[in-house]
Amino acid sequence: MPGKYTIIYFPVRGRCEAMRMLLADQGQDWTEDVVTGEIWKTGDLKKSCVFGQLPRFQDGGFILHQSNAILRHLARNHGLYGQDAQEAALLDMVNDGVEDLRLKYVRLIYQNYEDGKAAYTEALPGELRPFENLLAQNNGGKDFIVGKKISFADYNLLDLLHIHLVLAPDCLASFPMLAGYVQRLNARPHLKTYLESDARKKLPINGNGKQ
Ligand code: 6SG
Repeated sequence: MPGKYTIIYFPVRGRCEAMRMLLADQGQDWTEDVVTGEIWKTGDLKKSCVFGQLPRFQDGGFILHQSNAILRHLARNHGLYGQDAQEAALLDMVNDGVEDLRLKYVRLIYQNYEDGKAAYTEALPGELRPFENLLAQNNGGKDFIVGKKISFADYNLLDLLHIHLVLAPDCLASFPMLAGYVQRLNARPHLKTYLESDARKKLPINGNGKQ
């Protein structure tokens, strides 16, 4: 059903890149409804958003806000939420861990980039170590973050790693499982095509030009 999905968001990777990678990798079409700063500043759209923020997502006539809720909705639609209740719970745990680090990253980028970057980079190995450990515990890091099938949490973790590889290009040097995981996921054919597309390459990571 082409045109089923619409992402309504600012022209950035930001909080929508994981869902875009999920959709691209799953062979889904979607529409981008791009909201510029100018449009946003009129305030009309903001008033109509449940929490006054973007992204907003449309699945046909169904409207949803909150990026992690959107990811989970897509996971249920496309069988990306684990094979059983325990895998689903572990995926929730991983996704919450991704969200915790993403919030720290967002605070750095938007509130404290110049003063905070050195300390952030120094603390980064401690933040990434848990994900390396989780991967190592799942079939020696050869599969996905949980189980034997890709999940919504993999796309969110992959985006988290992508943005940190830009912030701190050596951040995976002591994490072989994570480094291999990024290479393996990046090489998935649909995802590779998306990641190499012009539209993706010209989209900034964040809304203030910092990365
Ligand atoms: C910002 O924080 O792009 N949404 C953001 N900002 C506008 O009025 N928990 C939810 C979730 O996971 C967090 C949502 C998120 O979905 S994303 C939002 O709506 C507001 O609060 C990061 C991003 N920022 C760029 C930005 C948007 C408005 C001001 C800065 C684009 C750039 C400059 C103007 C428009 Fe701009």
